[in-house]
Amino acid sequence: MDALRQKYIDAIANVADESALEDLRVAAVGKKGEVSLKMRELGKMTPEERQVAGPKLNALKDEINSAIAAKKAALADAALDERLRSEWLDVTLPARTRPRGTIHPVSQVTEEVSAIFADMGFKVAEGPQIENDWYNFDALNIPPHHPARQEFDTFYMNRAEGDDRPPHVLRTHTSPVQIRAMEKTGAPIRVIAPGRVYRSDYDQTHTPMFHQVEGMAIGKDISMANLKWVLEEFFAAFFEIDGIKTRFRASHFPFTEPSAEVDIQCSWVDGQLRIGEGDGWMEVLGSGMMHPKVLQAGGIDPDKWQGFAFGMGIDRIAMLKYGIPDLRAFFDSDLRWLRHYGFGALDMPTLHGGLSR
Ligand code: 2U9
Repeated sequence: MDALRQKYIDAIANVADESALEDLRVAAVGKKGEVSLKMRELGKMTPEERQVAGPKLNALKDEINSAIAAKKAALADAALDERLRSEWLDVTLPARTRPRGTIHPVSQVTEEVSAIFADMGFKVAEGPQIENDWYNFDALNIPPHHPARQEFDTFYMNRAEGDDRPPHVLRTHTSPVQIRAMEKTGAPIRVIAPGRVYRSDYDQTHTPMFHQVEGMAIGKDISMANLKWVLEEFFAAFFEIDGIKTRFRASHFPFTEPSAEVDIQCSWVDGQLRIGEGDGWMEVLGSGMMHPKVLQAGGIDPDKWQGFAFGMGIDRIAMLKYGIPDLRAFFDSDLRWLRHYGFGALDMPTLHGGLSR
């Protein structure tokens, strides 16, 4: 029995982990363990022998069980010590910076323009980028075979062979959105329509997809004077220059009559453009009084209502405001460009907070 005791007490002392300890427990005091088998032999002994061997065996069993329990606790302590040593964290270290995206100048400027016009009572309207012929052209007083149709460099969608209906187009301007807005709410109405437009043209200053914002206000006595005030208000807020001068030049568009192109005051100093100073002019916008046929196409009676409309390129005014030199880089998805010209996600424009970064 002494040999048995020595064997297990030594083995328990030298065991390296909990599963080996469990194997030892089964081998010693498990149902078929060595100590348990010895206890079964008690039945074959004489009462005198049993009186000596019984308590000794019980004591041995208790001793082994206690040694196992103590070893188990020691192993758990050692494991915890090891984890505490290897898994420590320095909670005073600064957090890792996470890669963060930026707001594209087109998105930023669209938000700025929307905030300024919202402040003057304009709602923002949106519409489909694939339009039918009627919304994109006819409703805007550009009938089939009108020479203006050629000027738009339109992208046409496919029709099935033998289908002679006019094909759908990628909208060449956001004007169809305003026709849809007129149909939906009637007059009076004040909306702007910012969004993507498409023309098959590619060079230094043109990309096949670009962004426009158009606006219109229809009421009983809306005039060119209101147009001039709204646009001057807009330029002053957008370029953050009080009293910025504008110049209206007579022009022609199919959808407005009379029509005007609008320039803003600027100068060139050392090859650098300065908006709002000097005696030069920069064309930024087209506008006019809405053509009666266009009002009619939108379901509004031109004998009762009149309104102004205007349109400008978002990408272009973004370049002017933020000094971005190359239009084509807008759509290259170059991360260095996006980080340089992009805006922080929390730099969203509000009128009271100012529009600058
Ligand atoms: C409706 C009626 C009239 C919007 C207008 C212009 C003049 C114009 C150009 C500016 C630069 C397009 O982005 S650009 O290439 N736009 O010159 N846009 S009047 O007139 C409308 C719009 C909608 C229902």
